[in-house]
Amino acid sequence: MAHELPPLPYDYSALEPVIDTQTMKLHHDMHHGTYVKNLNAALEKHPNLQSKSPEELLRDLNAIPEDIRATVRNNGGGHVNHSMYWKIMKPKGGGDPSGAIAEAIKKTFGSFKDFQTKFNDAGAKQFGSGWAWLAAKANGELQVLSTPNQDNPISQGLFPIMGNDVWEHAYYLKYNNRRPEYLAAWWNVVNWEEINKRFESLKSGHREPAMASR
Ligand code: MN3
Repeated sequence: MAHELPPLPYDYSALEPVIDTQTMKLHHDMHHGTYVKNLNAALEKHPNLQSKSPEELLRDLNAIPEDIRATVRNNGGGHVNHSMYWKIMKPKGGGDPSGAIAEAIKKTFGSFKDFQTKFNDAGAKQFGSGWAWLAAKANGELQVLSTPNQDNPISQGLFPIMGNDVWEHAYYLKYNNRRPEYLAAWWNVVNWEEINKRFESLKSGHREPAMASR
């Protein structure tokens, strides 16, 4: 069974003006679409891995045969990361976080504002392409980190709660080289309900968030 590009949960134009329509089209159809295509092509060489979820593949990259390891890391990562990214955004999102994640953020970082500063900073300082993350350690402790390329915190034994894409393809058409502006505006489309769902899934003992669409 091949991995599939999940449909966007809203229109290409739904996140305007924070994320422009053309960026959404290219980002979802072309970039994410290509990650899925490349992942499937790699797994054809090792059909025994085709039944694994993309998260399972990333959890132990050393277990992936060497001839496809880098491809799985980059394209499996791209698939998992973007499947999350579309879902943790929504039109008319943003505002202060609610529910359990709001409490956890306050407890760990002092305030939502301090957390935002830390998260934006991680995204702004990631050299080249990558992601900014809020992730949890196995003991439940939260941390902000960034990863290069399409690396997902799952490969470091962490549980990714939320992440923002800081590849230029995510923002360049509208924000040009002004990555911090994109990072700041992004909070206006954040979907806290979905992020709380992911956080609940962690608290109920899952080692990974709900599976990416197949
Ligand atoms: Mn991207």
